[in-house]
Amino acid sequence: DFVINLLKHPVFLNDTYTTKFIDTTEDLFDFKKRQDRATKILTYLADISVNGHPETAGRAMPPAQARAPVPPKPVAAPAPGTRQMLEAQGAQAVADWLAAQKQLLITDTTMRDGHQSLLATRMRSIDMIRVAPSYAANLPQLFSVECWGGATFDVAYRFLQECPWQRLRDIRAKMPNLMTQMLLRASNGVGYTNYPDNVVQFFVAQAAKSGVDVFRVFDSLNWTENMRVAMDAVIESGKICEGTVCYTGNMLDADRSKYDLKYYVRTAQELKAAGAHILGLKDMAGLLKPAAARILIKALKEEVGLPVHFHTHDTSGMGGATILAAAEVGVDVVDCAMDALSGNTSQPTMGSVVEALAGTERDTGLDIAAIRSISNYWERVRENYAAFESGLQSPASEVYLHEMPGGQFTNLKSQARSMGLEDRWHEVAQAYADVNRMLGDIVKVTPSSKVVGDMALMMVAQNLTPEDVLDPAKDVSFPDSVIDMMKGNLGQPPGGWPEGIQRKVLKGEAPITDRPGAHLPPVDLEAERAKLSELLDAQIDDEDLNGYLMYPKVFTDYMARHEVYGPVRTLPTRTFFYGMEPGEEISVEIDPGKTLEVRLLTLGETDEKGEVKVFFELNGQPRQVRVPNRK
Ligand code: BTN
Ligand code: 3PY
Ligand code: ZN
Repeated sequence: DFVINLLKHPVFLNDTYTTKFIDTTEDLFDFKKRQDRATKILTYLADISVNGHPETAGRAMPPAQARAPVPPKPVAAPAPGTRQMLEAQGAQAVADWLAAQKQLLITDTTMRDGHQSLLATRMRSIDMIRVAPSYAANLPQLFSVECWGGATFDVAYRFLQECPWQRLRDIRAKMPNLMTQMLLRASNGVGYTNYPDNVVQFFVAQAAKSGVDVFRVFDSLNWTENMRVAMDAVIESGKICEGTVCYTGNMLDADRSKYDLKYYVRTAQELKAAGAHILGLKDMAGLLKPAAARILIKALKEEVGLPVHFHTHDTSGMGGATILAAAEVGVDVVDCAMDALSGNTSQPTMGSVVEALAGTERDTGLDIAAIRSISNYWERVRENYAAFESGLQSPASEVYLHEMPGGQFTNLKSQARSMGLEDRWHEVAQAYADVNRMLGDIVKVTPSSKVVGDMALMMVAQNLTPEDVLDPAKDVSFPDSVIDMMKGNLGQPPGGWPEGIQRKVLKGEAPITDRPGAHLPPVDLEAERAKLSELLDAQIDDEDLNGYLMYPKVFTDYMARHEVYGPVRTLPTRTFFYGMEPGEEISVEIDPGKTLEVRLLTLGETDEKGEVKVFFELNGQPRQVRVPNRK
């Protein structure tokens, strides 16, 4: 290593060194730091080829004959789209245009909720960026492309070894005519807890700068009071604020009157008063039935007066019917996923909605052939993520029992699997419904849904009934997330928390009833930046600082791995998850125009130190890398 560093050193190469060079040039001894990106990538490839990827171990493999996904050719230069309207005329003009025009507009969710709901959020940036030009050229009439936020932010750092900000910038650049859209959990940012107000403001400003055009802002208890900081920050950025009410329960069930038509209209009016440009109606579990949709959306349009953007999930198999019912009563925009990543816990099928409305007065104007060819691309992409499929084989009416959000379903199922409870999944579903009832019937969406899920898993694992949990005489150790929610740290549900369970969980401690953000002092951003810069011995820009503020440990772990493995986001997905076979060759574009041709020659024997030497050819030159054998 020393010799390589020496031979590559610019001072050495320039022939300007003296005998003191080795003594005065400390970075010659800094082996890790001085490894170039190609060596880092080879280290990753060697490691995965020897040890496998921990995330895919023991899971289904992609089909042996899977072929590389090829994005459809752009048919023309991207025609001006909603993005140009936003840039030229501003957020209110887009909302006004939306309300005035007749077509049913469509948001494509494939790059966010689609894979969050079907593939545990594991889709990598490269698979999105490659097809973005086809969206821009072939589907310029889309309202927006949801491609950021929700669970994708932390999964990118945590499991995919990618920077979510870079994903956003890259997609934005390749799709210059379409609005990008993100899901923002209001004061919970893209995390699971309430952040200080200035952290939320800093995050929104950065997301707008890095490329988000439409912010769907929701609160996990529909508490509008707790949405203002995020909504104000979006409005301030000049981007579109989609103030969102979450749908839960069953609006037509007279026995469950907490969430009735009046409740939704009142909440929507609060969002309008808070400055929403568009009203989001977020049916995160897919519970809104066609008959209720007709009544609800008609009332929202008439009584609130904002354009309505409807989001649902097809978990019951009824999502498409609800979209058509919404279209009948004048919904302005609906969310769909590209066919190959639609259905079940994902969004309803875009091609089918487009076909159903073709030739009607709500014709979407989208080119069905373009949808099919982009969907064919996603079909190939999906094969590489076989390890993350949920195993769900069909739609199921059980969703009306448990009310789990589609975006949580696959995640909770894998949590259950890791606790050895997979065989008891239907008990988990029942417990989830029981917990909801014990908590007074709440909106269940990140992060409140995670709290309900934690509690349901705990009850099944410990064989506890709702009576056990509520019994004041029985000692129950509640999950931390439940304690936190009962303290008021996620905010207030309509009517407050049920007293019995709250008292039992808090053991006499007093909860807060006002905004959690009011109790959190502002973070000193520059002090945090300086601390992080010192820790990582690197310059910290605003994107990195935002990553750190949302997820301190996830971010620093990501940075530490980045130091060793380099820009692994540029690897093909199959290679990223499974490594290479001897004789296999791949191309990796680590910078625009800078491509590495990598061939794996052979894997050596494991030596006495437990290390394996892996032999490559890099751009025709032999290279060796040593990695630990962890098997
Ligand atoms: C502008 O007016 O500033 C740019 C043109 C916007 C065209 C919009 S994009 C979505 C909708 N579908 C179309 O075919 N045209 C409009
Ligand atoms: C998220 O917050 O990630 C969601 O998808 C909620 O539906
Ligand atoms: Zn969703």
